[in-house]
Amino acid sequence: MKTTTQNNRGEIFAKTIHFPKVITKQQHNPLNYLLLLGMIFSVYILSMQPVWAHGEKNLEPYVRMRTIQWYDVQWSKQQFNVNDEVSVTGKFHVAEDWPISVPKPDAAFLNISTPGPVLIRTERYLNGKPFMNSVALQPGGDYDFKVVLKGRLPGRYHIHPFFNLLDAGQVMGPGVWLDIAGDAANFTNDIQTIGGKSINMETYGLANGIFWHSFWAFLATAWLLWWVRRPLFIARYRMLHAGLEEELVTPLDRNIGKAILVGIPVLVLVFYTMTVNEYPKAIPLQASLDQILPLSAKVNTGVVEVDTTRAEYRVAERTMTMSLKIKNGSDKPIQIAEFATGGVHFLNKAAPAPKQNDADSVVAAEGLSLDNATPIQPSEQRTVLMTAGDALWESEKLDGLINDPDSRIGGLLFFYDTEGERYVSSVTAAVIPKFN
Ligand SMILES: [Cu+2]
Repeated sequence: MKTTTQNNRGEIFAKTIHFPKVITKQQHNPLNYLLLLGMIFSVYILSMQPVWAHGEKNLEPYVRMRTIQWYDVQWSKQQFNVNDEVSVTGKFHVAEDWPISVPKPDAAFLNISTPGPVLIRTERYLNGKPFMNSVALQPGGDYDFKVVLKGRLPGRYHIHPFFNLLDAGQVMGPGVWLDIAGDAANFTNDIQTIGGKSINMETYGLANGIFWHSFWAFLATAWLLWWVRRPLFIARYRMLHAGLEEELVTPLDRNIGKAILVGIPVLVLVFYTMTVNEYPKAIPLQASLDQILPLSAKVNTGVVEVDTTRAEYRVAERTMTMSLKIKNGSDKPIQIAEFATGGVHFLNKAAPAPKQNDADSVVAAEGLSLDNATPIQPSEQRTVLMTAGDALWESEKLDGLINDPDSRIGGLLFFYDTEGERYVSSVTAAVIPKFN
């Protein structure tokens, strides 16, 4: 096309503009693509094997040890049917020594990790209060949680409670295997709306949702295609460079643009009015931050004061040795029964806990030993050398701590007195690795 035109600087141009029919010439052999596809597919088939873990050990040890410290996690049952309710309860301590590189837990969401929608969550509580949104957690605080779930798809699944921390990612709690029996077709999820109508949540609003998504997707695609069908970047860039930007947009383009500018807001207003008329009583999706304070001292944290003066990890022996200055602030003799860190529980065989705390947890049954096994008397202050040793340091990938730029350990110490009362203390220290 030969045109004479004036650019925006007032210069007269005579220019041949090429709108090439075919912008890129097909020079590739389709066989190459087939070969590549075949290769990708074979690698995929060869690498397919049953997956038994899902990355819970991949998180840096300092994140697993020093952010959310889970304990007492229990499931009401691990074998149940579709439609049966199951609840998971437990506690967690938010570490005082929160890692500097992990954003503070100002918005945290308690969730359940599942392979797809195999369960539905029906209720959730933090410190006995129902909560729907994210919550701000206070470092140093202890919290008590309960989540009620309902079986949806039959199968055998590894399920964890976990926290989604804003800007930090996920911190997994202990996982268990759940066996859901029955028939997926029998699953029901009926609820009553605030208007008293009973609806099936599995199908409610599905057609409406599909319609609206398709409607806007159609409009957006049509508008995109309207522009994409013309020569794109290079040809337009050259026209722009030649000062022909006026010719890039036709009067029809402008008219359609005007129609969209007026039409879409009017459409939205009309549809909005229709919706409000059909559902006059509706509450918006809640997006606030729930404020729930930590449990008070009644969970017996802080009664026993523990100060870690030194921590050493012996790589060859896979043992962590910690020098603990313990002050018994309770009125009965106490003993250390357990040290828990990053989901691993080291138990003191000489002073067993009255009951097993966590369901299906990762346990080193004889992993904990002390240099002085006699109970610590009320108001006594003693320095104890505690050794937590087991191959679990390696198999749970907690020994990666010594390669981290943040080689600090954190964990929970569980003490029991002569009456079976439990005291929990959070300990933390910089770790010195010993390679021989
Ligand atoms: Cu798992």
